[in-house]
Formats: sequence, C-alpha cells, structure tokens
Amino acid sequence: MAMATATVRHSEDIEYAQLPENDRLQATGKKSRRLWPFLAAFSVLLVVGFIVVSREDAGKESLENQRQETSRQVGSPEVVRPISRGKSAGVSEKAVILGYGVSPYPWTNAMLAWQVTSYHFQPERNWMNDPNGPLYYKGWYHLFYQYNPDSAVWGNITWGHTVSKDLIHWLYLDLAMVRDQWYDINGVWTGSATLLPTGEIIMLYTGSTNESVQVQNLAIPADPSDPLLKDWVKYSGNPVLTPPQEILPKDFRDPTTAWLGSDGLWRLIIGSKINKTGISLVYKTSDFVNYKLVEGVLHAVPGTGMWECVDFYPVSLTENVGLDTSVNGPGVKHVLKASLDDNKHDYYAIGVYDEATETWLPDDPVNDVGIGLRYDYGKFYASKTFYDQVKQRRILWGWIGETDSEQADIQKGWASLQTIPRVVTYDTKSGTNLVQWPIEEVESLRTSNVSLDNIKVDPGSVVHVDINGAQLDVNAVFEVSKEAIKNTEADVLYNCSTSGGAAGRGVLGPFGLLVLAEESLSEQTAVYFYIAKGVDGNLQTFFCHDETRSSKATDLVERVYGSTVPVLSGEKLSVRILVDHSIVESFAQGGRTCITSRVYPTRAIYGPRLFLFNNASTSVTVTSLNIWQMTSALIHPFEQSS
Ligand code: DQQ
Repeated sequence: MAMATATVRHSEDIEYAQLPENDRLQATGKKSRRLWPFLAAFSVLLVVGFIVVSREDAGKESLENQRQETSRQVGSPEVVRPISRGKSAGVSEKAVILGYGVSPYPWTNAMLAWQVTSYHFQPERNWMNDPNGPLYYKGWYHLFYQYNPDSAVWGNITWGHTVSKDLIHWLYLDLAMVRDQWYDINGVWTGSATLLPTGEIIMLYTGSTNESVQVQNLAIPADPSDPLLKDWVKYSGNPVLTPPQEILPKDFRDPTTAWLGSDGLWRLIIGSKINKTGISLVYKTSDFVNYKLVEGVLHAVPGTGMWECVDFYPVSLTENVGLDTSVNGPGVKHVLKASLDDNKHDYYAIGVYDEATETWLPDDPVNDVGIGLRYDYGKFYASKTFYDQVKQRRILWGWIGETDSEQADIQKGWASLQTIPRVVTYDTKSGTNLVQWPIEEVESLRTSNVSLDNIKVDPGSVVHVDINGAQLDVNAVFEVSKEAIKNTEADVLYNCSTSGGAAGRGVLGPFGLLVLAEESLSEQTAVYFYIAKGVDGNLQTFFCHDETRSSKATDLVERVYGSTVPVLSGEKLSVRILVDHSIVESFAQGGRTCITSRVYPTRAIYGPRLFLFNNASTSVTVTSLNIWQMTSALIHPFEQSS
C-alpha cells in the first residue's frame, strides 16, 4: 500500500468550487447563497401545496427538466442547433452539433489523444452507439454494437463485434452484420440475442429497409461450433415482422431477448408509440419465424413518446442473483425499461408481469416507465441487459455518447463508449429501486492503493489527496454530524441542476470529491452529495455531478446532473467513482443512483488530481477513503492475440 497524504486547503487559500475566470459560474454560486434564507422561509409556506402537487407533477417535471438540460450549451445559452440527421432518419444519434455562435475549440492532438479510455470498451476508431445482442457462448462473452465503420458520426450502421473472457479485456472481431439486403440496406439496427434451451442462438434485429421502414429480421450463427460466432446468416424469409397497421413505419424497432411462457411459446416485446404514448408490443412465437401480435400492449405510458431499446426481465426479490429472462413465479418481479427518444434517457420501473393477460403494471404508478426512475442520471442511453449463465448475474450495458462537438469527434476519429458492465439486482433493502454495481472483474485492474480514514473536511475547504491519475477506482464514505442534521432548517426546493451545482452552499452540502482536477482547480469535475430536509424533518439526499468546470473548452455541453438517492436509517453516505480519462461513472449508496459524465479536460490532462471538498456550512468527515490506480485493459484486434 502506498503512503498516503492529504493536504488541506481552506477557503482563504482557494475558492475550490468556483473557477476564478468563470464569472458566469461565480454568479450562479453567489446568487444561490443570497437566495438561501429567502428560499428556506418561502419553502415552509409552500410545502403543504408542494407535497400535494409534486407527486402528480413528478413525471412532467422530470421530462421538462431534461428538455431544458438538453438545450443548454455552455458559452451560448441561445444556441440553435441543426436538426439531427438521425432523428430525421427515424432514430436517435449524437445530437451535439456546433450551433450558431459556438466556435470549434482548438483541440490539440495531446488533448484528443488523452480522451481515449483505458478500461472502458470502445472500438479502435469511428462511431459506436447502442450495445446489441450481448451473450455468453462457449467460453466467450460477446458484445455487438451499432457501428459506423467509415466515420466518427452516426450513419452506415452495421454490427461491430467484440469478444472477451472476462468482460474487461476485449478482442475486436470483424463486423458481424452489414447492411446488404433490401430489408436492412438503411441500417442493421438494434437487436437482442435469445439463447434457446437447446443451446441455439436466435438473433433478432431491426432493419431499416430500402424505403426506411422499420422491420424485424432474424439471423443465426453460420457455424454454431465456432465459439467466436464470427459469421452470421440472415434468414432467407426476412423480414419476420413488419409494422402492424396502427403503427407508423418508423416507429417499430429494437426487439428484446425472448422469454418462454408456461404455454411453451416464446414472447418478446418491441418498442413503439401511438401519438405521444410510448408503448411496448408483445409478440408470441414458437419458431422465431412466425409470430402472433398479442392484442393490446404489455404497457403504455402517455406523454413519453417513442420507446426505443425496450428491455424486460425478471429480478429476484429474495436472492442476490440474476435470473434467466424466462424465470417467473413467486419471489420474482419484472423490470420494464424504455429509452425515451424524446429526451434520450433510460427509464425503468419495477412491477408485476401477468402472463395470462400479457400485461405488466408498475408497483408505483407515480414512478412509471418514462416518468420515474432512471438507470443513470448522466449521459447514458439505449442500454441492454443479458443474463450471464456462468456467474448467475444480470449484466447491464449502456451507450455513453459524446458531449463534445461532432467536429471534435471527427478530429479525434472516434465517438462513444460503453459503460463498465454493471450487475443489476433488486434493492432488497429499499424495496423501491434497482442497484447497479461494476462487475467484480473490474477490480482485477486495481494497482496501487491509497487508504485513508477519518479526514475532517471543514466548511469551505478542499483536501488534496496524494494520488494522481486519469484511471482510478475511488471509494469514499462520508459522515455528517447528527447535531448538524438536527439543526438544519427545511430545504425542500433543492435540485441538482438548478441549485448552484458544486458552488452552491447549504448547511449540509454540497460535499464530495473533485476528480480530473487541475492543480489550481481551474478544471475539475465534482461528484457530490447534498442533504436537504423537509419540514416534516425527513431528510432527502441528492447525488449530483457538476461538469460545468470540467474543461476550458467552449464547444461542449456541460451539465449539472443528478437526482435523489435513498439513504436508509443507519447508513452512511457512500460513493464509488470510476475515472477513466474522458468518462466519470459514479455509483451512490451501493449503486442505487448512478451518474455518468463525459468530460474533456484541457489542462488537467497533465497530471489530473483528486480532492475532497466541502462547500457546506458544516463540516463533514470522510470516514474512509480507498482509491486504487487502475491499469489499462487489453483491448485490441483478435489477430494480435494469436
Ligand atoms: N439506435 C438504433 C435504433 C435504436 C436507436 C439505430 C437508439 O435501433 O432505436 O442506430 O439509440
């Protein structure tokens, strides 16, 4: 274990959360402090009404917040962006394009080269989006992905293919499927794998036809004895499904993994919409060639728009294991997830699946799909799970897009990452949400370690932790004094995105960590908690990322992301952060709330530093801090390994 030191700097030395050159952000911080006493008093008057309306408005509000987030661009609040090409083609893609009034930042090769990640999956070059058809087969984990082999922007969509023994080190294979048939000539879009009890693999994917109609196609491995599944055969009778009458031709995509019902028939769902209502259509099949559309829908949520990349799977209520997609019965609930094309976020809900009626209902209608819980409150979309039969776990992959300009992507020659694969389980403690946690294999990359405990972080101070690097696994536990909590006034209007970010100041927050920070803190990405108190005395803890000082570049979308995180009685606040160059992936309270940020430092790249910070007016104690430097995963073409 390396000797660790932590150096405290107080606010007289440095105003940690406020970038001196950045007047706009300073103003935000000051404003929030001036408003503080007023808001506290005002909130007491408002609270009765607030409680009544807030539950009803929760969904609307969250959609509206996200719309606002999406339209905010640093340096140019009134940017008008060109319409994205993917949207006009009927799909989503990178929407961050330089608009009027935003000039390209003069990126240097050093800055761009630094952004390449070291242990997150990304192709060697060019564009990637959704994860497709993940599965484990004959000793190999397979990941397919939406891929443009020709360019760093969305288009010419084929299936890239990579294999791994441990979900960490990856070998690139040749393209698995290209657009070469009338029924997928405009793109081999997203799909899922189903592993039959016979060991056969069924791959169903969406094709965009020569007339840009979305249809579902079947493919199977050309040689099932090949563990690498290098070649795929498209079924001669494709497409196996075309849009039903009431569905528009560009609103019918992304088939799920199928599950086996008690009648011996397979079921799968496909995302769609009718007007503004997001829906999931259910199909039954015995052979994956002939299908019957089930009357009605599995589920529908008005106002949520097109559902992309739907996912549907069981979770165990009693055991900490994943379940095969076909498992059902006592002690099991089902998760329904939809990726909302309208706001580019992945929403899930936990509920009950009724096989007899082929419907699913959420446990909590207020937190229904598309208006309630999200897998990740940062940059994260089009995710997909699969059941890992070897380790009996359900693993989640998510597409992490870019938040720089498309021009910068072309300059650097690549775009997008996949998350660290995350194990998903039902949170048996809270009973209200899922938990996501990086697969245990990621820990094999840990090298030197810094371990500290009981570090007091005074109000308005930063503590430098003596471990540098762009590749870190950070684990921190925070404690706030009971006395401080008791003396805090009601604070019901807090919101990660609108309350001053890391530069705001409250009695019990924000406090947390600054990662990928430049020595003078001119660049920093803040990962933090904020504890707010209701008039009833109940605490609500927020977990947030503030990206707004993460880079000196001006052509980025930088946001303050976040949401609440359940903290149960007796629990301390804990966070795990995976830092890997241009990605910061955080898991609060064991993964109850997750946030992913893409960041593009320009100065911090020369020795990124890590700090603890506390902008609250009361001190906090970091009861334990464990940080590992991470070595790089081996990710390269398959041929190089033989
Ligand atoms: N991406 C695919 C579609 C899917 C969208 C096309 C989600 O199948 O709906 O690249 O990002």
